[in-house]
Amino acid sequence: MFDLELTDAHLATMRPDGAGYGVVRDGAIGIRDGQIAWVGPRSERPRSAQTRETLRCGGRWLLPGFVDCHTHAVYAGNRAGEFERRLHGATYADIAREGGGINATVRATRAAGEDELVAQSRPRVAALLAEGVTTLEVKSGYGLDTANEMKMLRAARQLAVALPVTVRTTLLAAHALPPEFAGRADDYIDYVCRDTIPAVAAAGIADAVDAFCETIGFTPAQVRRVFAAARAYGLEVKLHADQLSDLGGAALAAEFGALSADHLEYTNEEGVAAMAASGTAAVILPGAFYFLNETRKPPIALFRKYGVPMALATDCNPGTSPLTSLLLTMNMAATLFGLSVAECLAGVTRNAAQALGLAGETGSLTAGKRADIAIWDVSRPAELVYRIGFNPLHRRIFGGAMDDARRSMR
Ligand code: DI6
Ligand code: FE
Repeated sequence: MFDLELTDAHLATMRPDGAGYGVVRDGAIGIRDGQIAWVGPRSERPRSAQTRETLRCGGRWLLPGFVDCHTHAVYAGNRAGEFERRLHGATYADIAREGGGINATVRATRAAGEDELVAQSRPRVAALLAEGVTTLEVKSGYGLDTANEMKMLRAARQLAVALPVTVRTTLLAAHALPPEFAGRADDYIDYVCRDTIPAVAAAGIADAVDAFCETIGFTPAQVRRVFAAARAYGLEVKLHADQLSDLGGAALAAEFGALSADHLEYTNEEGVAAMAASGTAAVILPGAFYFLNETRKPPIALFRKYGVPMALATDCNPGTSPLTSLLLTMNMAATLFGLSVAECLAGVTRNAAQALGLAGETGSLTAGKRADIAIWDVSRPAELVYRIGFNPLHRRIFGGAMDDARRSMR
């Protein structure tokens, strides 16, 4: 018995064992108890199966619900004023010297109460859902003290109560040096390891720990200490690695068995090989590359050569990627980095699920996984990558429940 059956549809299952998109023409999906109970060609549908409700999809395409596996979508305020000033010649450094940049967002985020933070972040999450997202990762990193980092993580989890989406939370206390610790980065890392990580772990409000390993962030030695503490508390790790320079971040992430290393513009072959050996996914973030007008591209050919799974994400944040569209992210990955359509679609489905440690639960149309499905009004999957600024989502199904994410969630 199915609770809901989707029929008269083509499927891009994105199953790891399928070739390319794992296409099933004239397919059907049976859903029971929020999970995919059966999926396949309609001609092979079990004859004995009964169904409570049938949705005829009018020949539309069904894909797994999208997974945005790297966002900083929870924050207060925005930095449109800084963007405007930069267009008139101010540099990022000028703005930082005057207390702007990340610090401006830290001040606004510290000043906002938890409910206010949820209210300000909700439209960004709703925009992602309106393009078929059913799972989302959210990082902290604008609180930069234990209480405010915890407030951000709780706000992120509240969004999953308010909206039909799965949220995974990541502690990014090692994002920037808070003003109270100016000139004392090692003392701040001590504080993160001894105070923030234990408190967050005890509260059970983070799934993973991330750090910004960069000349303008934290050193590999400091990241190592953060990762060791995270591991001691049983938390997964991920890393902002090699975005602006090659500090060996990819290899460092791999050494700790990270779920993912993210950005990776400057990653060398040794780093890619280490990621392949440790099963660490590569998260490609074309939005930040575009918004910062960068020129150094991530080593896509090496990820292919070593079989490192590539995920794509928005990096939604107020400073370097004010982006809330995975459709546009896919177009950027294709046009800027040369990813194929199949790579783009895998990047926002099964590989993104892997980057969050959720490969067993979502990210492909497979029996036994959660019924997270997006129904698209397109004539072929490539249309989702090809168009710019057009949203053909018809409906979204989250955990077996159908909604119209395009109208109802702001
Ligand atoms: N890398 C970045 O580029 C952003 N964070 C990070 O780890 C910057 C975030 C911001 O400017 O607010
Ligand atoms: Fe980021």
